[in-house]
Amino acid sequence: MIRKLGLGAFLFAFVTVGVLSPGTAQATHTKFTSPLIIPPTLTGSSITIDAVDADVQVLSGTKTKMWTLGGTATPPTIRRPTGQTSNLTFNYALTEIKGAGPQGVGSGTQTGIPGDHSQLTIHHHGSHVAPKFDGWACGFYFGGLNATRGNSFTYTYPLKENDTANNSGNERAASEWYHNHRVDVTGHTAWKGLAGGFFIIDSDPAEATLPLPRGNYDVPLTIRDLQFNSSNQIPYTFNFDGNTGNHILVNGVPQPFFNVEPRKYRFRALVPGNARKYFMNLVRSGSTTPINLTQIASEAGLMAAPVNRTEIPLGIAERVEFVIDFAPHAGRNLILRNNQSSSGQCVPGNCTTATSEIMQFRVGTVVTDPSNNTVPSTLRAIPSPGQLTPITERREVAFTREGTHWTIRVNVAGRLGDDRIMDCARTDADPIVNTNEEWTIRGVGNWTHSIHIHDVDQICLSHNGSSTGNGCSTFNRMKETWPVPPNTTWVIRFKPTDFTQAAFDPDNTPCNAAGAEQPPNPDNTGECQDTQFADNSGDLTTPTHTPDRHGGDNVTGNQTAAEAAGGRYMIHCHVLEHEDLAMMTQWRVRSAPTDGSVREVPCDPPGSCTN
Ligand SMILES: [Cu+2]
Repeated sequence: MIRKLGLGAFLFAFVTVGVLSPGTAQATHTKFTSPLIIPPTLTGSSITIDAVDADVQVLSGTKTKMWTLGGTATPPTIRRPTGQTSNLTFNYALTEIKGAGPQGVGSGTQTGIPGDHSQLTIHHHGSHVAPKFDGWACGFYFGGLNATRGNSFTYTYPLKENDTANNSGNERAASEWYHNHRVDVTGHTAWKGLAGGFFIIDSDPAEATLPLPRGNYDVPLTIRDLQFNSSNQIPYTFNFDGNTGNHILVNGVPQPFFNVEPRKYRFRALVPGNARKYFMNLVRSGSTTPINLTQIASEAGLMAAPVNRTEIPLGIAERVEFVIDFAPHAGRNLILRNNQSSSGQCVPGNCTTATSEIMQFRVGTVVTDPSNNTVPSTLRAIPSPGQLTPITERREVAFTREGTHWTIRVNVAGRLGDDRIMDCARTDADPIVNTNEEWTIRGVGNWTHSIHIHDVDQICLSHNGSSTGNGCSTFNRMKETWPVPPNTTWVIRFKPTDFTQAAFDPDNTPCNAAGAEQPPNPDNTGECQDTQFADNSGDLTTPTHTPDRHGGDNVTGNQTAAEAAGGRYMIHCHVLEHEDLAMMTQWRVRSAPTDGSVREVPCDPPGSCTN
């Protein structure tokens, strides 16, 4: 069943301003009076985190009821060495989420895709992960009203990935993160707290020799906004344009202060949601003169070289790492601001003076450890787009809006697609494993999006027609979440690879349609199980597609393991309310055809798709 929208819907062309609950009494706090909290750091190869309701002290007075990963407003930071298998188990102990109505999500939907919306699926954002463990939006759920899939789920991350500038076999050190990705309710559940933990790939030899700040001088900053009512609670009412709030939190603390030494610090910044985009800049208290933020990393880890910036935009799900040198400011206070007005943008609204300042740095006068206090002029090699050739397929993915839905249109090989909304039973692109793809990401209309492609990092070829300067700038060369303000076009290249195959198919044995392993090495240890697809009835127990062990489909006969390596990943806007209604679709890594068959092109003519 294909759900699509007509092409003729009127396109609204204005910047919308969303304000939650006008007239509601607001809780308040005094800025720069609470110290920054550093979330707990977990480092083991097998980590367990409980998904629990928690009463969290955010504002003074009454605690705030949140749905948490680990019991705190910002989930734990996980640091794992690259290339070393990491198991992350989530135990489900949430209760309020199961309720119907505005507080719970048990029966709530946005796209109309039914099912138990209080189930969870946790996406490891930024890592190269097998589909089964990627936090697939349409399945592999756990917990929920009836817990039919069990009350816990263990995700296995190999932390392995190659690219043309990194042949170590190990994923680049990078600041990644994790969040619930259940279709329809990502916005609601992230708002309540099921989003935001840093997952830092670490101990990368390519980075270990660099004298960058580390230890206590390497600090995660999870920046978000929330709207509190007069009881210090955060009820969620879906806002089509994106939910924003009037309190800026850093690591769960409203506009905190942070005591720093007069030396360099490395900060890792993330915006987990829901909809506000930030324009970070740094000033001394009482001054408007910008101080350099030295950006060193994007979502893919270290950039080729550091770049000094007086303003760093940061959209939903993007990550930037920057170094601040506090040495010239000993004994002073600095403020990290959200430069919302000078940029002429308040995205997507609800901007007040309370959202124009993020946090304060109180610079001391004593340095306790002067080591690793340098930003090298060369950081790490990044693949060039010219290395990603030949191109097997070019596609255009256009993001727009039709009436009351945010939509995606995929055009391929000269054929125009339709504007479509999320459908768990459909894929809109089918790259062949280990071949190069070139995708044009196009924002149509006067809205700001933040576009995330799962699976592997992507390389910038051009930005609004330019490949240099303000086109593919140093800080935009290698990413997986792309800022798409009005009328933006990116051309990017990437190569879906199957490194996950070896990690999850150690005996290299194909599956059959019944979900059992076939010769030569059947051990039936479960690699072929638990792979059914959901269609639009949600988390089905009966497969509607021939399964394979990796969430791929169309596996037939005695396909080799490489042929079966395919699987489904998401592409979507990470403005969470855009994603939920319903700017998301699936693409599939497809096996290389070995029988000379013509590769299928999705949905041509439109409406013909059966999968
Ligand atoms: Cu969007």
